[in-house]
Amino acid sequence: LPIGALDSGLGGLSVLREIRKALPLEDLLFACDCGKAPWGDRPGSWIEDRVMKIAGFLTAHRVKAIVVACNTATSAAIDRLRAEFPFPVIGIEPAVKPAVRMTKDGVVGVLATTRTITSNRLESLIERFAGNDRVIPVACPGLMEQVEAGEFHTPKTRRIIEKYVGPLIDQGADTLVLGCTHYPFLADEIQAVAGKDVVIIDPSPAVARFLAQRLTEEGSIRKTAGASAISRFWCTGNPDARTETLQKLWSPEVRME
Ligand code: DGN
Repeated sequence: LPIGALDSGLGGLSVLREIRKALPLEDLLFACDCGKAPWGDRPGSWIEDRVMKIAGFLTAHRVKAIVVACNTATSAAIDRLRAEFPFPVIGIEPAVKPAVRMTKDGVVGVLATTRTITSNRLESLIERFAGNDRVIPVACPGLMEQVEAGEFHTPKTRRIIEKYVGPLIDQGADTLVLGCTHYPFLADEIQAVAGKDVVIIDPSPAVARFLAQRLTEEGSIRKTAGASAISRFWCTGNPDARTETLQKLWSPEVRME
């Protein structure tokens, strides 16, 4: 059976590409909610309902695991998903723990959506792992939209990044956590604004490794290649409008359904 992954928009592809690298034989299904994105400033109960609908769509295609490739959705809905489905449900959270391990100057910035920044989950991660270090959360409305629009290196994108990252650097941050799955596609712009010595942490390779470990434990990892591993992509809203960005982020051969 395939692995299903979901996000509000195309950002989850940053997680999916790590899954593709770690598990090259697996079939991958990706479903996102471009018609209703962004989710980051919506109420938690609204996000939970959308996530359950999209997860239901993926399970109707029969999947052996679901990856919630969205920090916002993980904080809003992971408990309900795990209660509802019998297979592994893997989420993604801001990598506060590894960042605190990496920082030399004791100042860490977390970039994420408003929903993730104000979530109890982030608060408890900071409480558990920050110790004597300073962890500064910054909500970045407007940033995921630049990825959705395929604007990775435009002046507008640079200005938005400067607005959020500049003050963190001024406060002495030497480590930045990408707490939204859209942001890895902006990592080089973020690095350019932050400066080359700042460490940028993307948790998606760790998510892919954890998924591989869970599938191994379940005995459901695919060991032999079929004809060739497939990847399929669905979105709400107008799929044709999303195909161009999908092709930039994944491969020119795929299209949005
Ligand atoms: N990519 C999502 C995340 O990781 O939080 C959220 C994007 C959004 O809907 N704002």
